[in-house]
Amino acid sequence: MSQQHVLRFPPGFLWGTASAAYQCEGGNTNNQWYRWEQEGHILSGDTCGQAADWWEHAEHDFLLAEQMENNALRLSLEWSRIEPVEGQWDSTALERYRAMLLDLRRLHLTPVVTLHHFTDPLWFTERGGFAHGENVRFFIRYVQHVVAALQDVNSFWITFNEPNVYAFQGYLMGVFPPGEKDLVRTFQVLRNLMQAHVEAFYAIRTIRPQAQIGYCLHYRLFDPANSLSLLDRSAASIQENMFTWSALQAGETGRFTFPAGRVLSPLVHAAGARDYHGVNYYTREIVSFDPRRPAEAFGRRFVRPGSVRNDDGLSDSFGEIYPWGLYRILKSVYQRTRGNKPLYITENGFSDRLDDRRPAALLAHLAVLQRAIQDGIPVRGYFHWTLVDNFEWNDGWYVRFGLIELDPVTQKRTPRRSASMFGEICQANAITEAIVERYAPELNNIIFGTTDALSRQIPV
Ligand code: IFM
Repeated sequence: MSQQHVLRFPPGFLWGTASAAYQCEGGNTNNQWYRWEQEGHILSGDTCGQAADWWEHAEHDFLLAEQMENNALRLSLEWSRIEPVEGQWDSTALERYRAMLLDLRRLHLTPVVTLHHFTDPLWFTERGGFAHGENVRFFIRYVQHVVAALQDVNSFWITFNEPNVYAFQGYLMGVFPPGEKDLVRTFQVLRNLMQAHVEAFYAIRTIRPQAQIGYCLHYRLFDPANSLSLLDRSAASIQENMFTWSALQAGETGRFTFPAGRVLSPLVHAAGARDYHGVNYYTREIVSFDPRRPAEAFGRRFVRPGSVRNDDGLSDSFGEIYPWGLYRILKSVYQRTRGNKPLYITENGFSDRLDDRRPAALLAHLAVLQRAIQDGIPVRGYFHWTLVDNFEWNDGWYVRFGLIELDPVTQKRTPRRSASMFGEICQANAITEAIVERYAPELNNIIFGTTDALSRQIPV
């Protein structure tokens, strides 16, 4: 095989999968998502139940990750287990997490721990959650407690997963708890989450100066349906700014982009409060001007006709599979932050129950990622969403993101083809021609071609 037919990743690159406590552990009945479920909001009618049984047996799946040649694994801690009642700590919950983290280390999987991934303890919800700025102190107290207890077994922390999704889905779209539809409140919540990140950053820094601390945003592109139309362009750009860029800008400068920046007070001490940028990337939206939608900046969103798509959810579409979008996002994050910190892909994945698009989609995204690294964007790791199928929030078990198929009733695991492909890439720390030939030969010319085929539409 000739040398140019290998796309190499940098030495020490982190390869892993990402997951979240509520989606995997099972038996979490003390947070607002459980209540949301009980109220009948899960569109599939499913319950999370035992989930992927991680509270009892996460170690079985950690072993599968190790066998998949991963060298890292991202999971989250469930605040409502650790502090089930305001101010009361459950040391057995922390011991269970310690055992999980020790097991990961034993398997040479670097743990990456998210402190908040969408769920809040019920007592915190009763107090109004993150809609009230004064409640941030409760989150900081939890962070201090956890980090003090686990700092010897973990040093890579993600304070918040996708604060923009938490705020927009819960307070504007009304599809996550608490089911509100209020633009002003959405931005107040987002502001409070970003402020909570800043304060958590300094709290962790004080306890463990050498820790890696950051947050991850859900980065989504909004492209105009007609790039020659000023109306389409402005609707798309306002939506992209609101959802994707305003939180990043606030994290960098303390100030939200216009129009939110006009009404929200700036964050305090934001500048410099992260060691890396966590990038979750899934898809893009196409936007056309629609005068009937003032609440959505006069933009109607849809999936690009004719595109290769993820399996749709019940509430929403998971959208187009658009590999080049990852490059565009990475470049934009890098430029907007003036290349001040390394980046990690903290999530990227596909809802594809039959696994008939995932192998090519994953290969194409990783080839694009390698191109970004070649072009000087310092990406240090990739975490695929997700290891085993898990409970997909308001879509329940209806959509499947796992490299490994899970039957939630029997708990039987069946690795998908993508799992073995991902394992081969992790082991090689490269995309080789043999891998492409084995899993998606139709991409060979695009991935290894001399033309700029990657940036065009990849027919995954
Ligand atoms: O399952 C979610 C995850 O919890 C957050 N990011 C997107 C994933 C897929 O929708």
